[in-house]
Amino acid sequence: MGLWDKRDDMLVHQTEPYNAEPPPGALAGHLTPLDTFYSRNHGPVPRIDPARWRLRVDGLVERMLELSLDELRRRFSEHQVVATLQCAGNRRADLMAFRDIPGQVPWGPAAVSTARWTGVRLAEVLAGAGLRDGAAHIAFTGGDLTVSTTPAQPFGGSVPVAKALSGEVLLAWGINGRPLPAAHGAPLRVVVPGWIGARSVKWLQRVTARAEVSDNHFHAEYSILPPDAHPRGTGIVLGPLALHCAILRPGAGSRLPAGPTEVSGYALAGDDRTVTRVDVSRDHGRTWVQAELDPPENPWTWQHWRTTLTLPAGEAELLARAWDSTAAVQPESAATVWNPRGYANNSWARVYFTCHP
Ligand SMILES: Nc1nc2c(c(=O)[nH]1)N[C@H]1C(S)=C(S)[C@@H](COP(=O)(O)O)O[C@H]1N2
Ligand SMILES: [Mo]
Repeated sequence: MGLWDKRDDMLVHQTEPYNAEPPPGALAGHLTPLDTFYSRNHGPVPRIDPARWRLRVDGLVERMLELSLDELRRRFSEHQVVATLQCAGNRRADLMAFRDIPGQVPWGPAAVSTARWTGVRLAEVLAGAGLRDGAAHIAFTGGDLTVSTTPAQPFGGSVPVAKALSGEVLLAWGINGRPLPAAHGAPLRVVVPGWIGARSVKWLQRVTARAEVSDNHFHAEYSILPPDAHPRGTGIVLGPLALHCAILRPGAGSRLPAGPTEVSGYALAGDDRTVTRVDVSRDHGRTWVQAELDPPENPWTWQHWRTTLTLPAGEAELLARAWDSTAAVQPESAATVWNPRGYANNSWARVYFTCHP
């Protein structure tokens, strides 16, 4: 068994650190098999001896905790949550097609996957430690050393106490009924459903209650700047995911027969919202067909959608747009959401392919 154990047709953007997404068509299922789950790393996978590993809970708490995996399992009750994890850089390639974003991974629409996570509620662990007055943010520190920072530092980030205390936020050791593999953060990772993937810190070592947001480099790195700002500036720090959707089939650049064609994809609203409607257009947005949409499992899990269109022979462009439970709709173009670090592209989905007679 290799370290990554991914399917052969993964699109590997980098090998060190390993950054890879599956072919979009492989994301059609509700839960994503482990060999298909995207993988986003800022450094090498750390070697952790599970027998010696301890989770430290510190900062603005009444009692500092140091817990082995066994102690975590014994002291707190086990919970399962189905949740989609999505990288803030998902669909960056479409932003780069509009204007280049040097030095960033050109993710397609598949830096997103869904699993059933098993672990304990962060809220219960924090209750065990007792939050002190003034604790406003919960910071997470991983056990890896990232390659893009000098000196190298562990990956980390924080969420506000209100999110940390909500029941869906887990410290997870299991994924899809199996032990969490090293590549995805074993022995323990955070899962922050509905928020950008970067807050779901892998190889968790430390949970710290703070008055301020995390001072880890990667907390502020994941932020949005206006298009004309310097790429290294301070932006609006990302938290909840933005409403978006993607077309999984037909695949971009594919060739298929003209005639009735099933068009399908996923949509994700983020935070506590759900997707309420998805429309598809084959005439550049002049007219739209409403797709059939799966009901939400919970607000943090993607919803798949599908419709059948009769397509003529020739070059085809398909568009899709999603609406959420607040009646918000996705913005039209990558040009209007372009930002210097290339995060949160939530413009309409767009694929080009060819239909032959
Ligand atoms: N310790 C650590 N945690 C991390 C990262 C990392 O590089 N190191 N990457 C983050 C980012 S940006 C994303 S999108 C998700 C990816 O999780 P996955 O590799 O399990 O898909 O993990 C997050 N947690
Ligand atoms: Mo990410």
